[in-house]
Amino acid sequence: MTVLNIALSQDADIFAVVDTFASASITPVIVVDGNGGDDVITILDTHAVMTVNAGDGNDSIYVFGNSSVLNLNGDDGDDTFYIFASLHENTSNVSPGDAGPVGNTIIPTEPMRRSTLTAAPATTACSFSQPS
Ligand SMILES: [Ca+2]
Ligand SMILES: [Ca+2]
Repeated sequence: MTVLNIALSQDADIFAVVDTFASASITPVIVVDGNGGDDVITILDTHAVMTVNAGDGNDSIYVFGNSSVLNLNGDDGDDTFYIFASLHENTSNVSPGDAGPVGNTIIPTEPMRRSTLTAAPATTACSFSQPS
């Protein structure tokens, strides 16, 4: 059961999660919906299972840390995922969703090995880039 649902606007939003309340629930209790627009969503830490639905638009999601399972859904658009940290095995689940003309980009760093990438739909172009 979702405890906290944050719905951003249909325009381009800049939103940061510094930390969450703590929850032992194994299903998402926090849902962030980016909705339309080219959103920039940054996550610094979590202590509850959280799902980010970036929604339509070319969204950028930055993960600097998470202490609970984090589900990242890019949804439609050319989304870019910057996974700089994932504290535990399989705690960052990336599902890029359908892409536009550019394609989705996932920029993994060393901890990305601890993350799970959901198989992209056949229509999705998905490239992996190392940060320079
Ligand atoms: Ca938005
Ligand atoms: Ca998107």
